[in-house]
Amino acid sequence: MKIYETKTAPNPRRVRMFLAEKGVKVEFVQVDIQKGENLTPEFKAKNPMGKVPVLELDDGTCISETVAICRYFEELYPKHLLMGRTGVERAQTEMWQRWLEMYFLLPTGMCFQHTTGYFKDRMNPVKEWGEDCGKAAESFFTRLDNHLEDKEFILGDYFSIADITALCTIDFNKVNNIRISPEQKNLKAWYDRVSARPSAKV
Ligand SMILES: N[C@@H](CCC(=O)N[C@@H](CS)C(=O)NCC(=O)O)C(=O)O
Repeated sequence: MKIYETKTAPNPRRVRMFLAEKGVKVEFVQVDIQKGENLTPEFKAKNPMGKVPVLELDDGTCISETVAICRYFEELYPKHLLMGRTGVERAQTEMWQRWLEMYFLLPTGMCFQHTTGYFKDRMNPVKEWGEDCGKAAESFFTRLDNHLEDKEFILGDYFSIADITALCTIDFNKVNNIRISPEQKNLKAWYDRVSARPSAKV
């Protein structure tokens, strides 16, 4: 099996970190998304949405969407569960994943794309919309800081894929010049804790 990905992009990093947590090694194939290698007919045959990451199994089956790829590996390697150990944890992990994707990662990506014009060959950047998205992403830093008071991880004492999504999103916000502010002490402590995990080096 192999994973088509882009080293600098946040969603592929979520998968790399998930795999590193599980101790699973997979072959990676780099796709240059800025050059549009993800928009070719060959790539779209693997993922019609033209996005990375894509997992390709040895029989040619392709799985796109970060969480779907992680789900596959969660089923394959259930020893070290990252998507919840109980029904409640699984539901809460999913709730946080959706919040993080919709209200944090998405505006983060939109801020980057609309303020920099990184993909101006394939979309029409609207600077004001990008700036609004930046404000939404920034407010999620505060939300996380409030939530993390007295908590080791997003789901309390359980490290999950939600921590991976939050860390990758915070790190990617460097491109938007949005960083953890000195008064966000809970978030900073959590960030230092999660960044220190070997899996965060990927
Ligand atoms: N919902 C998808 C999002 C995938 C996505 O947006 N990938 C970005 C990189 S992080 C991409 O391929 N962008 C290329 C483009 O939009 O042309 C997932 O979770 O995997």
